[in-house]
Amino acid sequence: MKEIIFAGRSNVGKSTLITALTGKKLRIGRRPGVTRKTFQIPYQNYQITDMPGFGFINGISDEGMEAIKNNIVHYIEDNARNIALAVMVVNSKSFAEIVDRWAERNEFPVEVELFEFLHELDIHVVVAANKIDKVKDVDITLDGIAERLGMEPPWKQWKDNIVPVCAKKGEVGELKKVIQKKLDEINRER
Ligand SMILES: Nc1nc2c(ncn2[C@@H]2O[C@H](COP(=O)(O)OP(=O)(O)OP(=O)(O)O)[C@@H](O)[C@H]2O)c(=O)[nH]1
Ligand SMILES: [Mg+2]
Repeated sequence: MKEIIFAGRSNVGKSTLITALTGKKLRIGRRPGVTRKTFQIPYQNYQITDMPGFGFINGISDEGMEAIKNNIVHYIEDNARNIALAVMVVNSKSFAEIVDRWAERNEFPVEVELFEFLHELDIHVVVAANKIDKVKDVDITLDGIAERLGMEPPWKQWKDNIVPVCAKKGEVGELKKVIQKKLDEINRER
């Protein structure tokens, strides 16, 4: 069965989003580092894979966090041919700030790295801009996210690549449509 992976930083709401899309209850938590192993959930003719989050996790050493990241990279590499689609989940409220902080230190932001890595492997990516309820100006925020991922603003040009969601309130209808459209396109390509 082909899979759809949900990947992203810890605590951005990957598991909450999968629950909103599938109705299947998953472990969700207020602190980063809740999902520790890949977990598979059936979705239509696909398998959704809930990935552990990368980045800061309280109580885990730097080596431990690096190991989690490496596991994620290896999982994606090893399964690339079976992955139909990747949903990269970001926290709308903090994404730009975190990316800019890394860039200021002349480091390559991990989320941008993941986005490019998926493209290098020819995996289609949809960015789910979650926790949109925490954002004051949705358009400015989404423009900022698009720009940092190399998509020229306005974000509305990229409606098939970046979709605002509020997983917590179950506001995921548009993402469902975009996922369906992508899967249909991918099936036609084959
Ligand atoms: N305000 C708000 N909070 C949300 C939203 N979606 C998820 N959350 C909250 O974010 C926290 C983390 O959610 P999870 O689904 O566990 O996040 P995750 O990305 O799976 O985290 P890891 O498994 O640790 O990588 C929880 O407290 C959720 O209730 C949202 O749309 N808005
Ligand atoms: Mg999780």
